[in-house]
Amino acid sequence: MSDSMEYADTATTLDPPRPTRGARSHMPTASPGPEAFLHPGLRPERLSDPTFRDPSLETIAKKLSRGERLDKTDGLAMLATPDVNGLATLADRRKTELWGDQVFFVFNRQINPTNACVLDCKFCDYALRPSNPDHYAMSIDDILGRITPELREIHIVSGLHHRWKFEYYVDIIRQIRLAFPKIQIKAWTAVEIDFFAKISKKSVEEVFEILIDAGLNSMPGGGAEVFSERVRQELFRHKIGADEWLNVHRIAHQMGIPTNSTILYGHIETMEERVDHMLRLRELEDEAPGFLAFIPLEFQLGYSNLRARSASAVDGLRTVATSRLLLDNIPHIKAYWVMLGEETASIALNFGASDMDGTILEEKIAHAAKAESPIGVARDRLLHLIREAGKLPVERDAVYNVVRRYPKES
Ligand code: V47
Repeated sequence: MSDSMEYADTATTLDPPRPTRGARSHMPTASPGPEAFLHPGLRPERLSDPTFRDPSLETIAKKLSRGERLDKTDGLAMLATPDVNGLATLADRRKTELWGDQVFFVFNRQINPTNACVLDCKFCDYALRPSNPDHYAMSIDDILGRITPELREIHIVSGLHHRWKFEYYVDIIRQIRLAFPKIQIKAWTAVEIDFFAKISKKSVEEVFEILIDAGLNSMPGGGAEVFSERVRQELFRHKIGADEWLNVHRIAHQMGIPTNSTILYGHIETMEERVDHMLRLRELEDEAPGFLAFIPLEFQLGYSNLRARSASAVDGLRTVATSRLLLDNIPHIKAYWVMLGEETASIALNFGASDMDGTILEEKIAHAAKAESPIGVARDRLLHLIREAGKLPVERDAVYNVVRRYPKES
């Protein structure tokens, strides 16, 4: 009997219940029963491990238990699997091997010194052209006024201002360091570092030396978008491409600066491009280790008209889990609550994520693109989201030194 005939013959067992006299159970009883309605991609009867319903996940589980590296085919299978629970189990297993039930967060604040930008990326609603009179540019006092001494990390990312000199960007770091010597500064993406090298006519190494001397501790992972030349041509053709982005991070790692990495997903990229992106990051980490975390950034639709709908929560969860399993050499995967939404981010803690970023306090990039999450959250809210997921909250600093372990219950 073909699959379609099985469905046709048994469809009546799932008709909505009609009123009957007296008590009646609505549990499915008629033959052939619910096993006739399994997803066609799932064949649990052919699998030896009842954890999985998708044969490709069982193959992946076997590879992992033999210590084998996953490849592109595995990545594509994970991003497409209908067995979302099986994938979560694998990713959570790997995360638990590394970190137990700990989930990390930092008491931090984002600062975006200017939204004026000489680039014109089609996905970005935050940046404004320099000719747009609505752009803003913060003074050093504006920036210092946003910082309080209890913060552990300042995360700075900016537009590429048409008039600011490299010295101003350096001064931002230096003045924060002088005023708040204990706060760690995670600043400037590879896109900005490349821009500084160009406007100052210095090498990337010289730029880093000057920034380290001013007080830089680490680098965020933004600006990577998707390492696909096709997507770059479509969406951000004036921005640096994969080779340049990876090279800035390579140099940072070689100079001892820890960095993060990101992917912007859920716009025009293909699943293959997502997997290729992750594999290029893994390759760089093998060659020049230094990544602390990978952050899947869910594209916020904003005013861009690139897509009718955002990526689904399940797509986001599969992307988190896939990155945990493919990026076997990057210690942390972040569930970035700003873009996933707080609830999905909390669920992602059972899909391989080991970090929730932090309090953030003032997020502008996703919110310029109509993100529905709050613009910042209190420490207590993060504790709640982590505990709700059955995990143990650990407050960290910018480079993952433990600040405080919190009890399971408040
Ligand atoms: O590079 C721009 C992205 C990034 C949109 O390293 C958008 O710890 C979604 O990189 N929808 C900046 N994303 C943010 C970033 C980041 C965030 C949190 C933690 C870390 C870290 C880094 O935001 C940009 C770009 O890829 N972006 N527009 C948008 N509409």
